[in-house]
Amino acid sequence: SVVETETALDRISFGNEVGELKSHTEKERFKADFLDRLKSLHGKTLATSSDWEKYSALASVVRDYISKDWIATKQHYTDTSIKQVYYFSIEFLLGRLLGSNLLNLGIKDICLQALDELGVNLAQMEAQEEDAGLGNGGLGRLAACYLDSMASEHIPGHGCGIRYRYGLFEQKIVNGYQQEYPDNWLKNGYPWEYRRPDEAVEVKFGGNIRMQINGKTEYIHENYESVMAIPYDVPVVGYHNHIVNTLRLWSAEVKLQQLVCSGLSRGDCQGTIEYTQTVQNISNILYPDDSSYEGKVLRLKQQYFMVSAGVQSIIRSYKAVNTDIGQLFNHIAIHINDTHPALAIPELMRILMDEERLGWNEAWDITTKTISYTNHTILPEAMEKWPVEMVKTLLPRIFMIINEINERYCRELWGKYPGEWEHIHHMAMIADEQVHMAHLAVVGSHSVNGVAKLHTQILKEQVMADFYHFSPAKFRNITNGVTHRRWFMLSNPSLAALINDKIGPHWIEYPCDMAQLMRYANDAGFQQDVAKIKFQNKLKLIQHIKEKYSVNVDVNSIFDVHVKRIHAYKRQLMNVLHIMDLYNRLKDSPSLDITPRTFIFGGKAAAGYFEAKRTIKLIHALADVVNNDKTIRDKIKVVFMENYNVSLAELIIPAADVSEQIPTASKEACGTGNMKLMMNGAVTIGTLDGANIEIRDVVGDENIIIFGLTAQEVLNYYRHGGYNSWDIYNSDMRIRTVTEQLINGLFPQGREEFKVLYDSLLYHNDRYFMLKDFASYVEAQNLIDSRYKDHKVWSKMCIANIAYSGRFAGDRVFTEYAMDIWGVRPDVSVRCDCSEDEF
Ligand code: B1H
Repeated sequence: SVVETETALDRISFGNEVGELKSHTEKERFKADFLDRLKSLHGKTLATSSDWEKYSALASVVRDYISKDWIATKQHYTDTSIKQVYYFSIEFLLGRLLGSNLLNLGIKDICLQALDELGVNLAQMEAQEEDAGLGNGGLGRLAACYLDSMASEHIPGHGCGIRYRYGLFEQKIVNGYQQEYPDNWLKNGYPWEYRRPDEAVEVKFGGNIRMQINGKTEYIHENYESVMAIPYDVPVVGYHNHIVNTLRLWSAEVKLQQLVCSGLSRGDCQGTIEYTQTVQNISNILYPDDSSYEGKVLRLKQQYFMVSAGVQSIIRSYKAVNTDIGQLFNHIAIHINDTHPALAIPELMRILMDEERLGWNEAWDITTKTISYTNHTILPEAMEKWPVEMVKTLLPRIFMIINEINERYCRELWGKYPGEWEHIHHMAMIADEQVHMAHLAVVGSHSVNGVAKLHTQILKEQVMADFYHFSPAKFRNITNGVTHRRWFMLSNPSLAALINDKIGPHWIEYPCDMAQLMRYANDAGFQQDVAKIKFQNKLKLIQHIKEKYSVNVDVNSIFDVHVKRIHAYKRQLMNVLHIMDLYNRLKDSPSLDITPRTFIFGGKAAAGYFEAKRTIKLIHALADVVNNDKTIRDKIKVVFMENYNVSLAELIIPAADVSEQIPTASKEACGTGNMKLMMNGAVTIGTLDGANIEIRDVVGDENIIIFGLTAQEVLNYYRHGGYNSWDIYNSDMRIRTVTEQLINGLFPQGREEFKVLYDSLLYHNDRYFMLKDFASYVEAQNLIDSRYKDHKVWSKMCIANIAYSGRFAGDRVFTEYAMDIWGVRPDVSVRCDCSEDEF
């Protein structure tokens, strides 16, 4: 079992006599607490309660244990007036919390035993919890991992986001097609949140600004629409350290006053309901687009709603204990997760100037010293640009401030680049009737970071080169990380226990210590132990697949996993083309000597993204053909896992042998699934993109399979042309066959069904170079097959991936953010000493 230290339960139930307690007493106490809660919360006994009632009672008990540490942590922060960090993100993809809270509190084993003795299955209880799916993919999950890491690293870091009434849509597959259903995650209530109406703040939209001059110019906001932002706080538990930080999620509600003023309350019931609905709409749904942006006014409303509420509440709590607003940046850091919260910059300016009565220069100095920004993408379609008219109408005062920031900045640029109109236009925040959010974010922050070395390099040298040359010191790289507590200890407990047996528990706090496992990489016994655990994890997944999809999967087949959002640049289609080619080869020579392979896909497509949705249908069509063709004798299987989300990822990832990380080089800023899969011993087949490059650097060429164009080659093609996908079609018979099969009747759906994919490859010149990379991808896949055949070789690769994954544990990342950007020193010394030089 994982490390035993003093647990929250010890202290909570028994005051200070921690050390002398026997776990027997703790367990008995836990049982009693649980049964009491079942009675008081639901009026039920163990025998009469449903699984959900048991889960909710259990969560409620755990919540109590947490709350004591939460209160103490807040008091500690106030007493020491240590600098607080606020991580602003439009998405927090939390998944389930019961398991991770138990783990972090250090009471998982006690709970497990206590429930066991009561005949209650903990895993079954955990499955009762709805995933909090308040995010699309990597960016939102990263925010959730970072909350866990900050609390575990003793960093006073809190989250600020939106409490969406509906999370990311639920994906149902009907006849191979994706259908979207509302994710009603709050339907039974959410046990981890605390509604705090007393701390509500008002957010103002629309109206006009009246200038009033009496000595100093005042800007009076009139005729606005008022919305109440109600905070719901979710405690964020650190690992075995008594730290509990806060994730504050805002919900939009009608302000009573507004109802009265609008005249709606005078009997217009219908009108009142409709008005209430429009206000609540602000926090109703999460926009389901990952890596692309839509200029919808409701989205802009969401963004301002969140940052205004967040910044106002920060300032209010700051002023409760500090008198000098000029010192704000010494006590508060605000970090913006991509540009979605970039309006925090003009909002903080507004508060400092209009409410705190500071002058422009001082307000600007404080703002830029307070705010820092992470860029997550260079995809042009994801760059947020809002129409000037929209911003002006919805946020008149904010627009004035952005305008002023822009004018002052352009003047500064003029000083440095006199006469270079084109250059300055290129860098302006407002140009061509649009507000360019990335420019606002760069200019209004003291730090800009990319999320992987290559990504940062592309930012500095290309996408943001002008800004980099103007202020080089602002830019830095901080490669993403994921929490090894959720993605390893929680989802793969047997492997975590095995590592404890082998190298002791030090790695839990210092994940880079996992590298010590390399001492056993050639040890046959250890190899077998690791393989046995993988086998068990595969059995678990097989059972799920059998129950849900009635597909029989061979546990000895290679589990080849491609799970992430469905997007052309992530090239699920290229994976499919390879499977089609393999299928053709098997048809041609049924005795072909390949290791059986199970291709596992999972992921959601944005509802309006036609090509991505057709790719999902194609995977299903292929599965129908392949899985039912007796002649290939079960050598390959294709499975699409419906409704991929955090908890499904926790089931799939520990069972993976192969990790598909195959985006067009330069397109995937970092990737984080690559890290989670590596940590669980899957071998990456990947392009030299994002963090794949850094994974290769730590595991070495022999423990990863790399193929395809480099980012530089891709960027050169984009810039200078020279690629024609028809040339490849004409010169490679395999490619001609598989592309033609998309439309020639291999799939019974007919010629039209996958025409859009065929056209993208040929008539639109294969924007993502799938045909160009095809040959080297097939070669790489063949290499996987031959490596897997030699169990010793494969085991060693698997162990190397686990051993070196510590480099990608989020905790390392946070000491970098804390020290380099926020100027916060973690309460304890830096955890991770796997500096880059070691590799
Ligand atoms: C990432 C997004 C994103 N980058 C727009 N950008 C969105 C953009 O709702 N929107 O409008 C939502 C999300 N997401 C991802 O961030 C990158 O593609 C990954 O490579 C990276 O690992 C992840 C975390 O940094």
